[in-house]
Amino acid sequence: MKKILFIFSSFLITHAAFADQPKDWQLGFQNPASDGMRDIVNFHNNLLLPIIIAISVFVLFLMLYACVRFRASANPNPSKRTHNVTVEILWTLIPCLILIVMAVPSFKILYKQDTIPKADLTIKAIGYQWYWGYEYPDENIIFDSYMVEEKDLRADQPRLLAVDNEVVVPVNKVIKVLITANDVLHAWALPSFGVKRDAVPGRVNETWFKAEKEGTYYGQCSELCGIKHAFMPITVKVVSEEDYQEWLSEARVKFAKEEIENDKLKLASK
Ligand SMILES: [Cu+2]
Repeated sequence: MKKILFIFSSFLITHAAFADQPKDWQLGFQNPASDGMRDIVNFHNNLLLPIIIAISVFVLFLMLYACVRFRASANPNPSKRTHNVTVEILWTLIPCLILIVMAVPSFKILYKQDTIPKADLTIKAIGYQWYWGYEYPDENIIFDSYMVEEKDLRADQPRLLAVDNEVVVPVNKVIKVLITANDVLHAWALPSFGVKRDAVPGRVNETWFKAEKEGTYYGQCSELCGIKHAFMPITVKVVSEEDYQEWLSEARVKFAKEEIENDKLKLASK
């Protein structure tokens, strides 16, 4: 009975997670699943969008007004004026003020993203042409993550987004992600967590997220990196602490980077 309940609940969870991937004809952002993404969505919806709409409506009104009021038949002798100091000061100052109003919360969000809290778990994402490789440096785990081909998709897997080996992380924990690449530029991006960082060969970038909801989250490489750029998706599975520990004990064996034998590290044949 417990097992049936578990299967049923995991079925529900997988389906709830469907909200966290791109949908057909979607407008706007994916649902935020971290504090950082919530900040970004609020900033966009509550500040940027009203400003953008107000400016567009104002400019549209000015254009229509000028078209009607100064049309040739109503205004046969056009003004020859070339300067107006008051108007020039206003149309310089007002946009400056608007930019400052936008910049202050924007910098706040940027700094918050840039300050990594004490990490509970560190993972390393390495971009390859054309798949992602992952390491859990503290757990001796390493694996590659390839896109699932369309013919091999399970019913619950979205096309072009599902991978064979997902990144698994515990819910409500600070996850630090080290990002690099092995060949060309890639970018590790996960919209629901508000995370996007370039993967640069020879350099390690870092970012972090704290997922607030269990589920499966999808992202894609976001730097044009070659012919199969569109086919190197990112899948992160957020699970409970117990499920994570369970995955960890399996992964330590399945994806062991180095074999531990007689207390000595030995390179495992992969
Ligand atoms: Cu790429």
